[in-house]
Amino acid sequence: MARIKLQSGDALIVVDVQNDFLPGGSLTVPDGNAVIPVLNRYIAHFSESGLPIYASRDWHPLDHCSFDSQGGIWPVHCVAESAGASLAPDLALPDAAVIVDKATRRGKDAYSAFEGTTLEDDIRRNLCDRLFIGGLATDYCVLNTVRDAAALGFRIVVLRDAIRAVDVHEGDGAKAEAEMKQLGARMVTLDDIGREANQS
Ligand code: VGL
Ligand code: ZN
Repeated sequence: MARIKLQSGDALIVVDVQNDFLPGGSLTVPDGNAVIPVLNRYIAHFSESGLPIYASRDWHPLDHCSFDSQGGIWPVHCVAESAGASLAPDLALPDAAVIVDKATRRGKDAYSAFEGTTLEDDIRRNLCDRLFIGGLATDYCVLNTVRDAAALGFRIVVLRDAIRAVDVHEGDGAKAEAEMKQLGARMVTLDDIGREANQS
C-alpha cells in the first residue's frame, strides 16, 4: 500500500554513500552497505518519475581539520579524488544525478549537504519543495542535512530504511531519528512509496 505518491516538486537526496563509510573503508558505518540496494529502489522510483536526484559526497583535502592527524575526531576519510571518496560502485545513480561535494575546505567541516554548496539553489531552480533524504550517516550528515532542510522551509521525508548511524555513542542514531521527527520529517520506508501513474 503506497501512502506517498511521488509528484513534481519532489527531489531525492542521497547523502555520502561513499566507499570510506562502507565495510573496508576508513570510517565504516556499521551495516552501511545495507542502504545501497534500498537506495537503488528509491533511485529507480525517482528516475522513472522524472524527478531530480542529488548525491552528496564528503570531499576533504588531505589535511582536513576533521582528521585526527589535524586534531579532529575522525580518521582520514573521503579525501577528494581518492578511491575512498568515490560513491559506492553499486549505487545505481543515473547520469542525470547531480553530485554535490561538501566540506572541501581545510579549515571547516560541513556535515550538511547544504553547507557551502549550491544544493539549495539547485533544488529551488527545479521548483522542488519536498525532499526525500537517505544515506550515511544518520547521526552526522543525514541529521545535519535534515536540520538545514527544515530551517530552509522544505518538507522532509526521511528514508528510514536507507539510513545507518555511526553511533560513536550508543543511541546517537536513535536520538538523531527522534530529532528529525521533531523537526517535522516524515519517516517512511520503500513500502510507503508509489508513483502517481501506478496508483489504481
Ligand atoms: C560523515 C563523519 C565525518 C558523514 C562525514 O557523512 O556522516 N561522518 N564526515
Ligand atoms: Zn567527513
